Amino acid sequence: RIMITGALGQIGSELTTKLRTIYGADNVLATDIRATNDESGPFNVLDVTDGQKMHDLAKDFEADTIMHMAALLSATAEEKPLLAWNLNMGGLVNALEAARELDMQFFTPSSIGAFGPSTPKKNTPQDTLQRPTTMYGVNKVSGELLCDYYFQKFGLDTRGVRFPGLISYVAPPGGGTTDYAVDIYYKAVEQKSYESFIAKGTYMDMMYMPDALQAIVDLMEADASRLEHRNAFNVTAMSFDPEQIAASIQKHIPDFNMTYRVDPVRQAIADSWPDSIDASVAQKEWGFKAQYDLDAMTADMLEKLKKKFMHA
Ligand code: VAH
Repeated sequence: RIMITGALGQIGSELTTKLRTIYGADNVLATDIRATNDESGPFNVLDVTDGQKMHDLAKDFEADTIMHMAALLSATAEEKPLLAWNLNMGGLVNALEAARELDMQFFTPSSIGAFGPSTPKKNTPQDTLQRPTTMYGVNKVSGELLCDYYFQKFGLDTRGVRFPGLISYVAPPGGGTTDYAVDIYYKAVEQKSYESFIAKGTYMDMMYMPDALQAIVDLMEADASRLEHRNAFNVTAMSFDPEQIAASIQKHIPDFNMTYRVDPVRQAIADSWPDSIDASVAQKEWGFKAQYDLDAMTADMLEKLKKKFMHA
């Protein structure tokens, strides 16, 4: 039985649906700081900075797994660094403590944001220098180390991946740097044009949400004896810059027009991250494999968003 925090977020909303499909709706307790009228399974309001309530909800639900997805993303964290530290790290410690006290398997995502300007930018290795210059990156590196500590010190079965930018059409992301690659599809369908806040030539790793969700399930179900790493597996499907995703869209919408108005805050964050990371360790230790490349993702995103706008 699984408890999810941040279940109304960009990943959490689709992870809840996928886990309910695989393990049965009644076996997945969704929680989020916001309320919802969604009736697809058990739900509770939970502020992850309330450790006692998190513990009690997991205990009452008899959860044996917790997937901690609640966090502030990179751009928001840069605007409100202290709030980000308190929420991202306070929530994580509470989730790890609940998992330790209730002996639950544990998942939380790290990010390519855990790397910094002094990290090798191309084919970034699994084990390398991590001196991030953003609060989000500091949170992610700290989180990786804390999850490793709970595994080594308490034997907690903690697992996690470093996600690239994730692209999806169900719940819009909020406050991320890679969100331009989500916004562009919405604007392409709505108005056949997009003004990018990330500059031409800025390469970042990306992945389509279905591949991200499958990676979580595959890692959590992997044979623990195969895992030499634990909480920070590099995973990625592609690396592109704004010009390349625009070109991919233009194959479907020939008159799609791309312009630029760079946001210096999010551009500085993007510039501090790798251009492309190496996911070979995840492939080796638990068979990670992404199905969608840029053109396959574009075709599916545009088709799904056109349907979404038609029914709006
Ligand atoms: C962000 N989407 O932009 C998140 C993610 C790698 C990017 O961590 O902050």
